[in-house]
Amino acid sequence: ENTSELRPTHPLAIAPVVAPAASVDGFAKQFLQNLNFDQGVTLSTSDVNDQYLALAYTVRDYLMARWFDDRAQQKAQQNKTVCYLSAEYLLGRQLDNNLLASRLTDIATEALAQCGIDIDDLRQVEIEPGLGNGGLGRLAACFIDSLATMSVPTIGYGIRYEYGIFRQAFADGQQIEQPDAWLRMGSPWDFAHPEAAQTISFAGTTETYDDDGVERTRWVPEWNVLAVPYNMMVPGYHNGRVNTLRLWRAVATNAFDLHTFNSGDYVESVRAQTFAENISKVLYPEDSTPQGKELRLQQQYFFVAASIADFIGNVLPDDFDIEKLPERVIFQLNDTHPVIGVPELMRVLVDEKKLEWDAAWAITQKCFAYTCHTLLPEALEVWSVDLLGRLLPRHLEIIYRINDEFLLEVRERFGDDEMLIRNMSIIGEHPSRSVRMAYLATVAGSKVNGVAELHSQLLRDNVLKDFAEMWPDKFTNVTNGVTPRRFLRLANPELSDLITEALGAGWTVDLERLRGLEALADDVDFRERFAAVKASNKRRLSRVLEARGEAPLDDGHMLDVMIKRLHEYKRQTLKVLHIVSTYEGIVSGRLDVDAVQPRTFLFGAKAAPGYGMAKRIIHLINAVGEVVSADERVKGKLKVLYPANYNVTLAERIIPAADLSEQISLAGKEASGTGNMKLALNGALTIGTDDGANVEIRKLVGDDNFFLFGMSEPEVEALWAEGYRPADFYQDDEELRRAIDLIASGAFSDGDRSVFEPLVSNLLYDDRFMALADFRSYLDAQDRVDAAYADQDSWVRSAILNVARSGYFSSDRAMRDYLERIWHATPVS
Ligand code: CJB
Repeated sequence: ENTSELRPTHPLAIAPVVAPAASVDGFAKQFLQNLNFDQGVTLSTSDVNDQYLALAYTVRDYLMARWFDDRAQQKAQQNKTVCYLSAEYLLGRQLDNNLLASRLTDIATEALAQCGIDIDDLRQVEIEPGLGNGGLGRLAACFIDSLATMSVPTIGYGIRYEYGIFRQAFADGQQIEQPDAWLRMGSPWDFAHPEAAQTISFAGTTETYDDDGVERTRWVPEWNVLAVPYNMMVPGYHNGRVNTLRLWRAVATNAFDLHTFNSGDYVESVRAQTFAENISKVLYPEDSTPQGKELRLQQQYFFVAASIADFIGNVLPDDFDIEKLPERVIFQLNDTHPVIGVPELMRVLVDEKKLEWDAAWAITQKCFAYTCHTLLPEALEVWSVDLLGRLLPRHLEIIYRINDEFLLEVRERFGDDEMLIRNMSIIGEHPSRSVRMAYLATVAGSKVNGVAELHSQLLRDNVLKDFAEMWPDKFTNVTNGVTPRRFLRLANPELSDLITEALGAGWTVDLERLRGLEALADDVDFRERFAAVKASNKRRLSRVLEARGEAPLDDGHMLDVMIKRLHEYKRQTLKVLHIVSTYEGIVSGRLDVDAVQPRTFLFGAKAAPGYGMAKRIIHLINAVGEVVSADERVKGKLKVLYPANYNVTLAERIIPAADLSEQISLAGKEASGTGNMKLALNGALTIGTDDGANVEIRKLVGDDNFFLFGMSEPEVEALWAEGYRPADFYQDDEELRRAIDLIASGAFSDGDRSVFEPLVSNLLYDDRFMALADFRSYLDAQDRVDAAYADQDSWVRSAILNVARSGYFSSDRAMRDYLERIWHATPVS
């Protein structure tokens, strides 16, 4: 209501806020009003961006009353709030999602049509907020969608980067990065609240002081920035709930020095502003490799400190008893990026709230839980003690004390095993002193989880073994999930309609109901309709590609997709070796052309700008693609497409069209994967290793509907132990040799052998991710794929079974697991 603190006399101000009428007329009226009064244009003078913004405002207007309710309830209620702390949210476009959630899609379409506007034209205008790199950021977006849909009070906290993940372009087949100015045309989905800004401090010193006879420590910082919150609505699907995503923007406390400006030094006069605003300027484009940059640590502390202060100071009631904090909040740490929140909460409790250390530690341990998303040792974040101590001196002291007490506990448990102490210490000594953030999170968290069964097992057995021995109950698994609203209902409307016709509408919030499709896999008529949907989705994708200036898809081709970040462990190179080998086989006459199914290989991938080898692989894919797609001898048989700037919006078009899903990481390297789930859910069959969530997908869809290949994780370990020599595999396999030789010969680089030489030698003499060792098994599996695709009836049957058996991979299920195993929170009625 409008009345909360003011004492208005106007009757309208006392009435509760209500949504506009949920009718075509009501919508049209609101839309036109917003066009006039918010955009300052008439319908006839408006352009498509005005119309898009007015449409977004209109959708917001419908959600507003519920949002007010839910925020009031959050303050008043006694339920636990899930505070999801994540440096990344890869949201994708908002318009369709919010229309769908609020049941307004048809009304809006009709209302706009009456205004002479095709809503599709407005959809195209939206720039997706790319505030994340890949799987980890997209997972956070799926989770907040599910939590809203399940009526769990949640605040997602993160950073409002001014520039999201870079826009990728190709020049001569090589990646070029361009800034992602996503805010350029306005940002209708968020609400700035400068009045709720938090002051965030950095650097300086610490000192002790006498506080009425008690010696205490305080931090005397050197500089501050303001953290200004921007709130976004997170509507639940058809349940009237609206949660909040609160993203922080950095603003200078004292932006502008008028004195300096007047003296003529314009650059210096805004130096403070530039410096402060750099903190939320740009998303770090690394994925699975932390960049030890000071600015990144500033970003991490900035958003976590603001979030903790916001929750305690603004969300909780004023008279809240801080000792009860664990009853009211769980801070979920999305990987190590927000782990600096642990010493921050300790600082707040001990220095500001003046709690005893032990009491504060007991609270802190209950308030945090940690999700690990990786197995790559090089991806485990560490901060040098020097840097951390300089930027956050009080936090370093607190970390030291946490570590001292933790190591005492280790000694009590395991005796004075100095090797063990060194291994488990939160402070690493080599090559230089550093804080191991994953260890800090493990020590502090009430729970530690991996993101797929195999991953959680490997965390317990390898990466965090000593900790798992010390606290077996702390470790758990929650297999990742994806939201069926965005990745089935919205992305694949035709399949959704077919499913709804067969099973009724409830599957969107109860994905296990897809099981009901199993029986239909044997129904000829249903199979035909399913196949027709796939064909239609391919035509739609083809139009999207053409509109981007890419080649279209050929009718009748199997669409074989590999869409994910470009990383050596994911092994795009192995995919390229398969393509080159097939190409060479056809051209040389070695292969029986009729046994090779016509295929289009489609890649989507960005490489971290500083990751040289990944960029070379991009160059190779494009180079191979150009030669293969242009070669008359394989025309109609093989085609390679690599549309630039793969993002959520493009994923939503590719996934429903895919026949084959490439999930070919070296076993033991991909923590989970979530693209694998989206593709299976949309009826693509997986060719994959026993890695990450592939293991669970295969178990569920069945071996007959999955193409397994490659070494298992224990086999990988055994081969390392025995000594891996990739060149031996090259020597022993003629097809492999021919493929590599063709690349090395310059066939894809205008005869210039030097272009891909580093890549080829890396494969032959290093091959950290054992592409050569898995090559033969991969090719054999691809032969099975070809044979299976030749029998369309049975392929479609398998595709239907993939859909029917993927219900487990809903992020709703993942959220139920988190609620039960980690958060001990419940939905509100
Ligand atoms: N992941 O996207 C990232 N970035 C990282 O820095 C570390 C891991 C990915 O997280 C996904 C969500 O849990 C996983 O599915 C994926 O395997 C992992 O690489």
